[in-house]
Amino acid sequence: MRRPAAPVILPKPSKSPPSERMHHRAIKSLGVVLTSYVLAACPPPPPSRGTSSNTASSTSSGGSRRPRENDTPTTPPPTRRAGAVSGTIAHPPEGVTAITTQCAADRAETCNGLDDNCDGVIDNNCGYQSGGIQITASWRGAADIDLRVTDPAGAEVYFGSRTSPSGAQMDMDANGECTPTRPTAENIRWSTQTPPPGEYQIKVAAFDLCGAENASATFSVSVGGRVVGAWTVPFTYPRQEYIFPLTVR
Ligand SMILES: [Ca+2]
Ligand SMILES: [Ca+2]
Repeated sequence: MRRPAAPVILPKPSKSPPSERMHHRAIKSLGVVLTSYVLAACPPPPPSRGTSSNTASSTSSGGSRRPRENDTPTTPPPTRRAGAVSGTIAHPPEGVTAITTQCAADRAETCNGLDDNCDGVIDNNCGYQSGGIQITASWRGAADIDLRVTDPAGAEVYFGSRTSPSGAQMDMDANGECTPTRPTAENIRWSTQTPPPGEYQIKVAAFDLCGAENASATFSVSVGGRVVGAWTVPFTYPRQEYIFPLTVR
């Protein structure tokens, strides 16, 4: 009953005689030994960054094949950030204080103007969204604090003009004309993962303290899925304004 199964397939080896096969097998296993020896002798693993061109050229062809295989699996993380834009705020204005509290992956996200859980999204599930750029100001109290962003093309996004041709959207506006709203936050974001590169100007301003003596906002910026920075922004009188220059590449 099992006659057909095993023996019928055997003819294939006729392409190369048994002796030759053994020869190949020996060469193969020698190659594996040599390859693993070369890999073991190789210094650090440059392949992970995908910039193996320099080092790969100095190794044999057997050594350069491996990095390529490794490069493929390491490619997905960057594509998850789709667009991979990055941002910097090199010169925050005077009077603000950088928030150095570190986020943690296992921390619960709260609506506080910070990326508590380290996923690059400021205030997950707080009623406003993130994207290639997310700019958020969050505060407590009745003060009417405004967020305004001017994009590289000169278009300003604020409560009076909530979208821009470059893809911005103001999806949270709070305490306008001293009318309390929840959450008390303003949020402007570019939903696309590829917002235009260039110089952005962000204004965090107190329009009216609405009877309070002072106010303090927590202000965060996230670009390309990474938080660029977070600051405490103090206000002691209305029409007080702080300007944060943001560079997006
Ligand atoms: Ca978050
Ligand atoms: Ca938060």
